[in-house]
Amino acid sequence: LPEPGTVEFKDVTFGYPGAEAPVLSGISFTAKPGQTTAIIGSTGAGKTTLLNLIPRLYDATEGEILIGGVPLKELGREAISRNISAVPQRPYLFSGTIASNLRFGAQDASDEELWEALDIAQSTDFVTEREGQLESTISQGGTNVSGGQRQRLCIARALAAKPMTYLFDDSFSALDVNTDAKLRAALAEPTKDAAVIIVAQRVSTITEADQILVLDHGEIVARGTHEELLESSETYQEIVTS
Ligand code: M5T
Ligand code: MG
Repeated sequence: LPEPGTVEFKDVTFGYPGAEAPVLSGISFTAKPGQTTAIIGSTGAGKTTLLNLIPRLYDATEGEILIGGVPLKELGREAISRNISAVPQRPYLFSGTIASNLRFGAQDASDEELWEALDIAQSTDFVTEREGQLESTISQGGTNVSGGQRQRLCIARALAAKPMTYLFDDSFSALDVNTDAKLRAALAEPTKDAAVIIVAQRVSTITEADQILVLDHGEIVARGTHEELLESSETYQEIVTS
């Protein structure tokens, strides 16, 4: 069997219920533990749809997705949520404290572990400055924190769960380039044994990725490292220069 946390797509096709044309066609790749797999492509290419298939928000229409060699359908909801942390493109905070938001998916995490997760997510300063700190109140939808803070709290939430697979959907876009770089450097150690899949808008976020998949109209049109794609893929070159 492949290592735990490995994500495999085998010739996956997906169409939204009721839609005529598939949004994803013939998607095959393997995201290995200890590696970062990046997905890049223009808006509407199907990046979010692809990520959402992994925690089974939808099921593939054709083909198969496996985690650690086990088909998703055999894995069960509980194992999926225990092993996979997803930071969605529109990260969501619910009404409650910062601590309760961070413990969603990590009920047993100690305060110390929450502070560690916040530190990695470059959030120590703004949480420390809030009255009540971990116990400070978040309003429904997280409207009393900024978009970038909300994004970082959702990254801290993902880290607190200590999963084997991380899914980041455009999770660094609300951060300035500097914070983006610091956060990703800090992520290296806690995610070093996990399979990390990152959807990115900025090429600078993914130049170090072990594998980059270029998605265009629901198909992988090129794959490789940043250097390889600069040589081989016109679509990638266009993304880099756009
Ligand atoms: C891919 C359609 C969407 C687009 C295509 C989420 C969602 C998407 N779509 C639906 O019909 N129903 C849905 O619930 O699927 O969309 P995506 O996967 O959201 O694309 P993306 O993540 O690459 O785009 P972006 O803008 O986040 O970079 O035709 O209409
Ligand atoms: Mg998206």
